[in-house]
Amino acid sequence: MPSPSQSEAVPAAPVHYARRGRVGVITVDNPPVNALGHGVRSGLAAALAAGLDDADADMLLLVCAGRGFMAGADIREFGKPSAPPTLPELVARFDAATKPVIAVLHGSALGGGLELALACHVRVALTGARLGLPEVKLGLLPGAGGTQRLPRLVGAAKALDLILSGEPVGAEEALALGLVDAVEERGSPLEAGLRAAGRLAAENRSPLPVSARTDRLAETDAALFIERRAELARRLPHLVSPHRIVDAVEAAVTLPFANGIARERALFQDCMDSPQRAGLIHAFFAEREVAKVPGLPAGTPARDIREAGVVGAGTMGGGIAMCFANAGIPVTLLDLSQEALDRGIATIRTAYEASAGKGRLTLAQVGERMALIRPALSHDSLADADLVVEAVFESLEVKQAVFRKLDSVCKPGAILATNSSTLDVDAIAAATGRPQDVLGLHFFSPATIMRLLEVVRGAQTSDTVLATAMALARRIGKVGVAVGVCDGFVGNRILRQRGREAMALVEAGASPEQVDRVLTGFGFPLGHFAMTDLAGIDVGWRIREERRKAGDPEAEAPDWLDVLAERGRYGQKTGAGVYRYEPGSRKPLPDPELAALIAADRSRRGIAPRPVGDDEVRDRCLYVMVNEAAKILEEGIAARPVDIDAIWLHGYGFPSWRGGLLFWAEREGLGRIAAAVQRYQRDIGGPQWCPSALLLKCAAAGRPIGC
Ligand code: T1G
Repeated sequence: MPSPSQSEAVPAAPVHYARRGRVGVITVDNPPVNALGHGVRSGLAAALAAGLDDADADMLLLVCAGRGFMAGADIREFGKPSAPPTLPELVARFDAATKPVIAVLHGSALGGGLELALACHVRVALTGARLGLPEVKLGLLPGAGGTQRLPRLVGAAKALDLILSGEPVGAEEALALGLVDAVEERGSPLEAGLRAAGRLAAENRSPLPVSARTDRLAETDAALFIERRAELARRLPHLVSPHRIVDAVEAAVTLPFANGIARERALFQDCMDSPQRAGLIHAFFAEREVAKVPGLPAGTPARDIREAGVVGAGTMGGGIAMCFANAGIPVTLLDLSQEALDRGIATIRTAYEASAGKGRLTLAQVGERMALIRPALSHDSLADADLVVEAVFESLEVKQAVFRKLDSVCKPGAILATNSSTLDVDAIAAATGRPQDVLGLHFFSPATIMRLLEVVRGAQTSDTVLATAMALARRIGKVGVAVGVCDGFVGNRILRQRGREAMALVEAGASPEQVDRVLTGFGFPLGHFAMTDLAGIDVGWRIREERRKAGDPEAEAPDWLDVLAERGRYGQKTGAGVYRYEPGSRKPLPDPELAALIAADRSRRGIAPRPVGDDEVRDRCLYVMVNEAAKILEEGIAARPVDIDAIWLHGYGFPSWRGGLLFWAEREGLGRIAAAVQRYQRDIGGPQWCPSALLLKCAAAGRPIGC
């Protein structure tokens, strides 16, 4: 291997070159995902040079060790000065290679990794490979030639689909699209690569580099980019990178290759400089960081969950049972009435058939999933379950009774979990003789869609049970976040304070539409009141009624929202709530009746409405959440800011391009927030504006929250 130049004299990362017959083999081995960090890039540059200089090698293979091909640039290097060779420089060298280079793609081949493969002359995918350009999910665009080479292979329209969605395609689909030249079903990447090299040698041809191909560009419909821009302006008005992606792919069609590459570079830098990139990358790592629970020793043994159970065949119970079945875990769904059970099972079947109707499942898969869900009327059917989730009516007495029963029928070592969204997990655990095996598993509605799972650790929950629950969350495709016990845990506790503030703003003079418009303008998919209509006004009303009956001093006095519930206006499910809904539509429509109800509520309280500005709405709704989040950290209910960020990102629609609630708060300025919280405490009052000591301390010290 020739000596690398001075500026590239870094220790070659796990990239090595060897020859097999007349084929030079470049192997990348950089676990866990062969990210293209500086070490790998330098190693690849050196190995390519070695292969091109190797007189006994007619062609080169690029393969990776481990569970997949390269998963892209090393995201941890972003924002730091990029040491040479940069990825675009490395890609250009592969493109200019004087010998055919065959890339063999197995597992995940993503981002810069796929872009490097696009610069090779031949691509072979192994069955099971997933190929994609997910940069848009990080607020970026493919910045190593992907926006210029992919359209040359699959056409501009398909390239836009792939790059704007960021979703990967499988090997077969990649072959059909022309993204790869062959699919291999057997053998290792090296074996598959050597077979492909043999075929290429036999064909005795020199494949054209992708950069030189234009045939697929000629078919581009001129209206394509106009349509996509219009659609993006409607669907993703806040985001920067999707719009830059359309510009880049358009450049591939309208400019010579080298100019297109230069244009891509400039657009990539725009995205890199956008704060959205930092937010989305924070969200990417937050999702992974929360899986490592502080204080839970790595390697804590987890119990095997071979069989599960769910108590309560209602909306949540049915959805939770589907989560288990979707992960291939047999589950017993228990309800006490045949009628409720039949209704629950029918709802599940309808949901699966709807997925099949959309081509997301085959009918055979529907059958397999239904076969994994066993309806039952007797608790005895849960005797062999390794884990049982209770999802019955939100009442402490009712849940304690269920847990007493489960304690008597479930085998020793079975984990008993409650899906309560607010109640005291310790009080529920106290109803059993095995509190160490009890915890909360708080799913979000709809359970098959919402990725968040609040894993609520009780005072006596054992490490093993917590480790088992965190592993289970990953297995059923959830983002599990460990939290402590308090009223509403983390997500609902913060939501309750935002709800309080939203109601106070309406009382003062704002309208629900204004509050919702400001929150959707901030980036939430739904405003506070539209979200209340989706979740059901009755859900919050029953909890408030329970609190009022229990004489809870924090219980809110009845208000216009309670009047709506008393009138049976529960929201989307009854066609009217805060908003009206046309039959079959989820579009919230203002209801003049509501303004009258609110006006009556104000005059009953002797309140004269005043003009409320959008900035006040924004600040009060967001700052009250930050203040509550800081209190939650103070109390240790959440261990780190990243836990709270992940909860609001995956459970409450916090805009991911803002990174998360506390990530955003840092950028907003803790000093500004702390000052406002103290001002609101003076001017508005209420427990929600009692300042968090941690917030005040960090603001005063100019330190990030939680540090
Ligand atoms: N860079 C750095 N670290 C990465 C990484 C990456 N690209 N991908 C994963 N990791 C870490 C991750 O944080 C975790 O670390 C460990 O690897 C395992 O990941 C110029 C600009 C590949 C499908 O967006 O989608 O190329 O928590 O838990 O579930 O155009 O990781 O163990 O310490 O997710 O099996 C584009 C991102 C980059 C792919 C595997 N690429 N990665 O999933 O494991 S931008 C991506 C993934 C780019 C160029 C541009 C997934 C995966 P830790 P994991 P997994």
